[in-house]
Amino acid sequence: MARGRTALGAALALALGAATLSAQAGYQPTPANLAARKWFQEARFGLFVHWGVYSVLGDGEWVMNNRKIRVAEYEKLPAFFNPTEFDPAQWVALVKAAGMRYITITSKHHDGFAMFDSKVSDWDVVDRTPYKKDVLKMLADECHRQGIKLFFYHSQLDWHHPDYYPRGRTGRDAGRPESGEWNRYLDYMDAQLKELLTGYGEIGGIWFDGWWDKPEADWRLGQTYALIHGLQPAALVGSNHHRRPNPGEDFQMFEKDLPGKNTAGFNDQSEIGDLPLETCETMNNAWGFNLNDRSYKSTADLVRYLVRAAGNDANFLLNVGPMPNGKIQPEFEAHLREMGQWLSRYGESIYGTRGGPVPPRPWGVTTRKGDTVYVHVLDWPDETLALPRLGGKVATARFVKDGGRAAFAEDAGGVRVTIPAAARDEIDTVVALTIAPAAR
Ligand code: FHN
Repeated sequence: MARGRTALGAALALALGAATLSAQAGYQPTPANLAARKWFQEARFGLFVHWGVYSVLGDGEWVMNNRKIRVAEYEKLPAFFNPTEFDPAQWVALVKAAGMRYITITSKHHDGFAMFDSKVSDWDVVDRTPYKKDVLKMLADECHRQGIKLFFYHSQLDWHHPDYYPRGRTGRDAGRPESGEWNRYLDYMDAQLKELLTGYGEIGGIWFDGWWDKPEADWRLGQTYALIHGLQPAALVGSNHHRRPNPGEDFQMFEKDLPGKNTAGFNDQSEIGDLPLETCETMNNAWGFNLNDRSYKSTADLVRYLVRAAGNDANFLLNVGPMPNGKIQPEFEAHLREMGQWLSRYGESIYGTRGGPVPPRPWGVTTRKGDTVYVHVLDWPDETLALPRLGGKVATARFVKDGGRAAFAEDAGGVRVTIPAAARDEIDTVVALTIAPAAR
């Protein structure tokens, strides 16, 4: 929905302009950063992990705000967080079995609780829980061992820190004093980021969230982004601000929607930029562990989302909210393994591809790798599918399912591919077309 240009809107636009300018002006990504972006685009599928002390209550990661729990009471929660069943080797093995190439895990969510051993605060997993272990370090070591990249989701918004002041739209019932020093909070955030970028080996990137809580504030984005790129030039910076990317950001994410869509209401102001893209989605309705959420999406739906994301030239970051005992719930695990099985056959049409020559359509999408165009037929009842010309003459056509030859006809108007009922796949019928280079 287009927004009216009200006086408030104009003031906001002015403030946003200032905020944008304060991002990393003149940022030139290093060759290592550009290589990391390429890797990211080729990876196409990652695991999002929302894990924190809130999992103890089994009511999602917003429970502190939603139930108006004050800091003094919320601080009792870490004593119940004892993930004795946490096995990072199992998590990473599951990620690999699912065909995922990276993990993005919450280093700190909006409750401000650090899931790592922070030295600038004791509001962290080592100092406050009976478990006393740095779960991020354990996971980082295992990721490095098994060749999976690790990104940190870091909430800029903080419902716990007293210096997160003036308050934003949320976290107003936490019972904090009505005072605080904004720049001191930003120093604290930078100090924690420095810890994450110096103590956990090579990091894939930082996935920021929460800017939207105070869009009018000076977040010192330039300083923070420069700090990250200074410490690890290849680390990709992205921010879930639901806008066009700022200078200093290396990828752009979309929440619960494909790029350009706005069914979930987050993207009314987002505009697709020219950076690598990613979209994130939940397996039921919750990000953090929710005991009572049974609205699981089917494996077929999740695979189709991955396919549509790839056809939109975007990665798919699929979320799990592990339980307080450290286990990923069996329903999630089953879906992940099934997705991995699908990818073991159809992965060639996803990994290393870019969005294809035909823009996403209601019937499906196309992806492309070199001279091969993959046609993903998701919802087309007829035997013949008509495509526009694909930038060269089609030389061969095969069904990825079993390598069988696909019949096609081509003329000046385009290509018609025949998809007989027997060749169809319940989830996604993938036809690989090789394109001969256009005659000069
Ligand atoms: O408020 C968060 C939410 O808890 C979750 O982390 C999602 C993930 O994209 N992002 C925020 C809302 O934009």
